[in-house]
Amino acid sequence: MIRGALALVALVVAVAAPVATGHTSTVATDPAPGASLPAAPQRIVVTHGQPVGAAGRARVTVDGTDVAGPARLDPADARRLVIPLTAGPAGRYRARWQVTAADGHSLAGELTFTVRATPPGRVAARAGTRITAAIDRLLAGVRAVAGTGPAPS
Ligand SMILES: [Cu+2]
Repeated sequence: MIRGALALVALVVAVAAPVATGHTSTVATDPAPGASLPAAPQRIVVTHGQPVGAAGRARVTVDGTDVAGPARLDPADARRLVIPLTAGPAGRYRARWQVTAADGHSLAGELTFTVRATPPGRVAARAGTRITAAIDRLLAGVRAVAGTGPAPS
């Protein structure tokens, strides 16, 4: 009797296994869970073990403000769900999404990570570097027009 039951279980597993093809799970996220980043990413990428059938709803909040653009599947790799971010403030990011796997099953996921606030002094230093570079380019352009220097690169 037990042997018969085991044989039945083995048969059910053997029959059920091919049906599981297309079922998927999340294998990686970018950023990684719990990451602490110096700047906000432009997008969140969720990679699944199998190609996904359809992108569902996605929500990304930073201190209650939603910063998610419309989620879509990567046209080059249907395992990848791409959630663009419409803003990149410092703070704690919480992403939630839902996809429909190729077998029709719904799969939901969640991710949190942090974008650190940049110290004010560093922002000013970076802005100063950009302004200096812009002035250098401008001066190079003026010299090139005047024929007194090399053309700007
Ligand atoms: Cu499934």
